[in-house]
Amino acid sequence: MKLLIKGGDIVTHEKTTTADVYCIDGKIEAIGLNLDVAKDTEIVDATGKLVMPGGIDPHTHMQLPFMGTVASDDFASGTAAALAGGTTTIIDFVIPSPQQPLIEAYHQWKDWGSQSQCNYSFHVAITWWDETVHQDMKTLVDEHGVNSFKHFMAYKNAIMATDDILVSSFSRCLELGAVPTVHAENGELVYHLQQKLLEKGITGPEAHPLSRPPIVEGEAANRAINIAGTLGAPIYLVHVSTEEAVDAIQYAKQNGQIVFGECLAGHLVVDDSVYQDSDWGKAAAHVMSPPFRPKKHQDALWKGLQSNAIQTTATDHCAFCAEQKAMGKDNFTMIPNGTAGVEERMMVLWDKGVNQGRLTPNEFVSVTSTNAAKIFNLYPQKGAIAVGSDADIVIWDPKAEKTLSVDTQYSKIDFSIFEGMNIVGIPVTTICNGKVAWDNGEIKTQPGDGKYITRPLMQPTIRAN
Ligand code: DUC
Ligand code: ZN
Ligand code: ZN
Repeated sequence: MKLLIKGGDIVTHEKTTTADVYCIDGKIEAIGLNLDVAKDTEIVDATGKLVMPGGIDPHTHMQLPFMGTVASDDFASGTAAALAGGTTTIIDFVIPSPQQPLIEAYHQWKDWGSQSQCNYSFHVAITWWDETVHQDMKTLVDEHGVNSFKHFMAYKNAIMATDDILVSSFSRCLELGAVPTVHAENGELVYHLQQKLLEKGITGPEAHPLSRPPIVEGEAANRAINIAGTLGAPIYLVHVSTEEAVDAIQYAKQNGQIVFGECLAGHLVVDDSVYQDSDWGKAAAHVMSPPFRPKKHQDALWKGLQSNAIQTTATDHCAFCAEQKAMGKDNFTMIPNGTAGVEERMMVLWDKGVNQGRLTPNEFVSVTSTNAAKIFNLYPQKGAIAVGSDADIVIWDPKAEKTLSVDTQYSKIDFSIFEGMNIVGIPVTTICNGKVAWDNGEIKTQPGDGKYITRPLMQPTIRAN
């Protein structure tokens, strides 16, 4: 399996150079000009294009059983969508039901993940606690290449991790050398506000953001950071969506704490006016948690990315179609939470980040792949264009245009939160494990072609920069 990417400009998180990239059997074998290559090498012409590490989306939920239904993109369709958007690796979540053994849940997800068309890996959620959970975390680390554990501070009476669980689990992560991650929203406050809104007869999607105001996230972000700080553990905040949470991260970093932040492509560009749509279906299609926010929070997220308070971009890809959203027709708390974005993330980041002068192309690479690879200990296997790295590569045409639309997406969902957005700068070819996986609108892979990626434990002092 030999492939030569010829004539492009290589953009990494550090530098931009003009060179060809020679890949053999899924790895980058050589980088340079006038390389000696075997006669049977497939040539991919990248003249006038950029050659960048394939995207890593560190936060997706394919076929997640959630709120009485199952997310509509399964691992086969969701990862095809990822490839169509230049993403070659997803990190999804094993979410055990309370009392379900972690290892059992892990095997269930691993089985589902085996249909992936791009590479996939798993965080595992800690949704309950006892001695077996403590033990199973070590088994997951030692035998299954899991180096990060997720904690939902919201979703009371379902998967919420209370403070006692956070303390036990963060301590265990520290002991093992794994990274604890949190969905930071105060679940007690969300629950309380939801009941109050329903009592007042406010039952539509417009109530969703009212039940989860920014301070609910700010409080939980500060609490998680302070618990981790007290224990001396690192902490990674998923889908940071508010100025309050960015400030909390910034403050902790200034005080020497190891804190990582992730933001979503959707939160960077969509605001909370979507919940006022007079069309119930459209408003409900935007119900996700944390919700979309007033514009000033988007500005804070962009500044967070620019100042390295936030290091990664993700999507929380969790697709639900109109008939699933309709489960909450009379009660907004029953609308399945989730939106899609794995296909659009890199294009949105390029157009609204690089084209708008907010990010350099090298910073774009940092926030779409390299930083996630570093934080979750995949670097330089992934997130790099370097000899010996995996040949997970996206070829990007900075001049080509595309209008994002539900009509042209791979994702199995009947709505796009990015509908009608015109993008300049799009992926034209995605190479995954040294093979052309998507090219000019065509998927070349099959379900099962993606590889399961194990992630070794961290060095205790690892930092993304
Ligand atoms: N938020 C969502 O919107 N969907 C899945 C899980 C989550 O935390
Ligand atoms: Zn979440
Ligand atoms: Zn999520």
